[in-house]
Amino acid sequence: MAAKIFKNYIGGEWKASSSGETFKNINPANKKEVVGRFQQSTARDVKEAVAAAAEAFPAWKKTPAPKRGEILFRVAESLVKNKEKLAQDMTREMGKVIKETRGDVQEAIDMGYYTAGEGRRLLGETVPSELNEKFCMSVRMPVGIVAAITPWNFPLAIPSWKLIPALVAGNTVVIKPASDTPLSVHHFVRLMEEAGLPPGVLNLVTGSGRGVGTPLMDHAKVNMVSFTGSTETGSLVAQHCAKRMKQYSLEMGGKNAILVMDDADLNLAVEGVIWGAFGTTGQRCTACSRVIVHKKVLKKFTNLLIKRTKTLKLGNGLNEKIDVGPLVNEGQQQKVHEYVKIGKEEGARLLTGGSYHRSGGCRDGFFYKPTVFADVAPKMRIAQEEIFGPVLSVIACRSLDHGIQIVNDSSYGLSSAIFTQDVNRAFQAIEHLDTGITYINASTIGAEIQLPFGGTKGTGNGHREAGTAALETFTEWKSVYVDYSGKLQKAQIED
Ligand code: UN1
Repeated sequence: MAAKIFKNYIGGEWKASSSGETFKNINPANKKEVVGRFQQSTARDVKEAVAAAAEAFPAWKKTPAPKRGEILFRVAESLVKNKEKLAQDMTREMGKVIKETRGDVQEAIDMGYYTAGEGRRLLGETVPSELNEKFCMSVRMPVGIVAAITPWNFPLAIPSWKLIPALVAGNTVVIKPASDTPLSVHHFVRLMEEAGLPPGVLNLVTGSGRGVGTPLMDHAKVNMVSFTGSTETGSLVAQHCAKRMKQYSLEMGGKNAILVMDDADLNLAVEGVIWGAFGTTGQRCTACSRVIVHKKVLKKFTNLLIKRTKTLKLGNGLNEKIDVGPLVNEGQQQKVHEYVKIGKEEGARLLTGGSYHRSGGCRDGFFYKPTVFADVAPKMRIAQEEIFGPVLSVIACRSLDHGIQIVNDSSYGLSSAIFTQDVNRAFQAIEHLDTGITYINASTIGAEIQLPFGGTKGTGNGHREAGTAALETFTEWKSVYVDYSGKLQKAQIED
């Protein structure tokens, strides 16, 4: 059966790209299965989409925010209704296991319910004036036309972090989803259309970074770029936006660590580390790729960890019994294997994994065995660079301070965690770990949408997503002074 062809969505119409070409979206658990064909779009399509977003902007901005919120609330409702189908399609295009793709859809639902309510808040401030009969307040205005460039590891959740707050705040949007996972965004956009989003308010253009991403962020009418992806690409986004004085928010890599103290519940810590390191096959920017263990419990912890790692079942994520799905594509599989070679060359000790997994029906997928290295030194490349796969480094530490120093010795600062029973140690860790997110007695993954999401150092550029923080990204402040004295009053000037 020929694969279904999916179209772009521009100005309220589903249409083919001007290139007349499409690209394949394949199932990483079985590369012979084509999930669909998507438009290989061009700068011309981008131009059309931005023009549609520009045309729709004045009316959308004028639509009362509570009304905008109502549409997004209906989107959340239809995500609930379609959750299972969305999750199954997501597993087919991205590979992560069905429990996790349900979670991904759930995160978008949470975002919808939470952020639709912003339509009735969009809180500003009122403050006293230094003059009599004068009123001071700040209100939020949309930024304008937003370009959303989204990754493949959270095919629906991350687009929801961008689209829902951007739209409720009155912006119009052009989204370019990752080429590995355009189907989930296609579904999302369709649900937006069905919920009554007016034509042009949200536009979808699929294609490559060069063919779509670059012309989109360079377009003169795009006011803001919201990007999640690699640090390498993020830095390019920053350069392009800086040249044109655009706003941009970047959400990039991580090299997240879990500290395991000598007083920790070791079984709990092992579960946390397994979930953080091998959940989503290690393909989260919050994934735990370093576990820093107090030397007093190092041996015991490592033994428990290896035993547990070996119980993980690999396979097609649509099977409920599978723990670990494939990597998203062949390039990622090769990259992970390259890092395993680097780890060995650097002198780390491979305890388990370290090879492709092809047995048990996995021959045609991009599977890689959950891998653990011991004797890792903090400066080794496997302990410094983001691998984005199921590779965990075990590092020894002498004390809490030493452990914190190792965690912070990273160019990234997204998520961190500590397992300890000692409240003093927990609070010291909260104070000194230089990351945007810190967990106590939990893994590095699983952030909830009502708090800000993002990180320090090379992880981002100071922005946060989700929570009320999202509004900072997608709105401009306007300060308003209303003088009702009937005379010209002058602030700061003494008469
Ligand atoms: C990501 O890895 O890019 O906190 C996002 C988490 C998820 C989101 C991860 N809620 O792990």
